[in-house]
Amino acid sequence: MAKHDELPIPIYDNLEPVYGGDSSLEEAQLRFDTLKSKFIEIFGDAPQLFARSPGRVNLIGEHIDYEGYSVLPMAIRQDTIIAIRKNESEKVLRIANVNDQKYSICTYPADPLQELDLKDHKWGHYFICGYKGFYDYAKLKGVDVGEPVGLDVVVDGTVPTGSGLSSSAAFVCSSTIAIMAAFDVNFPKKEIAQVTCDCERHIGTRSGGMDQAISVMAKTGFAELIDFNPIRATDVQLPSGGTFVIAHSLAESQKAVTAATNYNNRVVECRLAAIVLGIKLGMKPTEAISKVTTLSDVEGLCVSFAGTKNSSDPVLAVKEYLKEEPYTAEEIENITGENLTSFLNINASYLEVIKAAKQYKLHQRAAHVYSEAKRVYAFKDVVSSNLSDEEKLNKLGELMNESHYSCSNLYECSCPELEELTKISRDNGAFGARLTGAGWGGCAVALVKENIVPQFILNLKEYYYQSRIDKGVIKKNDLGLYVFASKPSSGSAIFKF
Ligand code: NG1
Ligand code: MG
Repeated sequence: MAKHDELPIPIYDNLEPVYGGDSSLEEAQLRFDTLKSKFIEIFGDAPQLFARSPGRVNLIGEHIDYEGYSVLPMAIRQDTIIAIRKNESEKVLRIANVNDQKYSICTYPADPLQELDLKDHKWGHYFICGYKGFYDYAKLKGVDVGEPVGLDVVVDGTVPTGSGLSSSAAFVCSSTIAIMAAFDVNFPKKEIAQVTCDCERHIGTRSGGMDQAISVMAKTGFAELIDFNPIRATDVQLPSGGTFVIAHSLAESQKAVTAATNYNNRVVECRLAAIVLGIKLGMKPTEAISKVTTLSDVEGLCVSFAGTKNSSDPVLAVKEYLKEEPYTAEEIENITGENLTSFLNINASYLEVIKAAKQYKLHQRAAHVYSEAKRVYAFKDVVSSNLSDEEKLNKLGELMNESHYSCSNLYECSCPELEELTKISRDNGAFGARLTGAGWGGCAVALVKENIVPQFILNLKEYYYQSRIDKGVIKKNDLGLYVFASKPSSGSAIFKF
């Protein structure tokens, strides 16, 4: 039997398989009906089909997917649904949103080769990522999809944006899948996970593939261990008695806008750390520059070094060969013998990083990545161990806390609000709590004993949200959008009614 990540995206003729679990089927039906009416109102005809892809919460393994390391997320019930119809009469892509107050209609030419104007960021750009990805992939697979035609599209997303829950991947994946289905093609989930990961990079972030992988390949009731190169998903059954509570810090992280100083900056720092480590561990500078792209590429060398100290911990090499004080560009250039601008010329976003950066914290970033990569496997080992559920939950909580401290102190991707929220979570009985997603704002995730979840949420409300409600940051009635418990939801699906 094929593994579930080798199967094509499921096609359903009713909502039950996806929305029948603990989320309300009626609510989902209403959403689809509203989306369909909106589609008819704007485009004068019903959509051909719908595609759905969920957001996700990352349980552990932060900022390591782009370094080639496995991560462990689960899909949440919040998702993006896309209604689509081919429009042969005009070569235009019209992308509308049910929330037309916030997202006005975007139009683009029906041209898969168009470049996105990243200086003028528009919400519709994410659809174009999927659009370009679809054509690239069809070409790669030798599937003839004919001349580009117009597409009429309406989007309905419930994943809060800028929250670290991957609204972007939910949007890019549902777009790609909707277009594939509109052209009547369907590919194995793990291939779609790769395509969507590659194509979201058109937005300008040099992201790893975690979000798209889990959005496409998630299975109801399971978290997934996601491996890269090639992308694969392995089911992880979480211990019973524990629930993940997701809580928004209310600090919005605008990752696409701040990429040069936050997200892409860390990608570059990791790359530089890997190259410097490679050279210190015996590679020729030219060889390191041409061959090393991620910290996982030099892990073998680091582990060999650790072996000389009777250990297998790559962090020992980091401690030995990367100084704790930040490096200047000049110091790195002295080691590599080449200008940063010449060897990071691979893409424009790296050059933006160099322009903005004053110094590079190589020691801290590499120490985070290697230690976080280990915590992912420790997490998986605890889950499959013989410990009691209570002991498992305690250990998983500890690993989540350690992950948070590493993100906060070594990777510096937390913020005061996330510090406050995770502390309040721990003080109120969580086994552990951490920031989730890229950080710098967005959500925290806490592992909480199932039977205290309602009280836990009330406590968060009292100690974190009440003052913000009083200041008018959020409305009391909207609280459920910002703090909620989530069970592992299912991955992408196509609906044809
Ligand atoms: P968010 O910020 O949740 O979209 C981002 C990356 C992930 C991963 C995490 C950090 C994108 C699309 N996603 O997630 O690949 O690197 O940060 O672990 O940029
Ligand atoms: Mg994202």
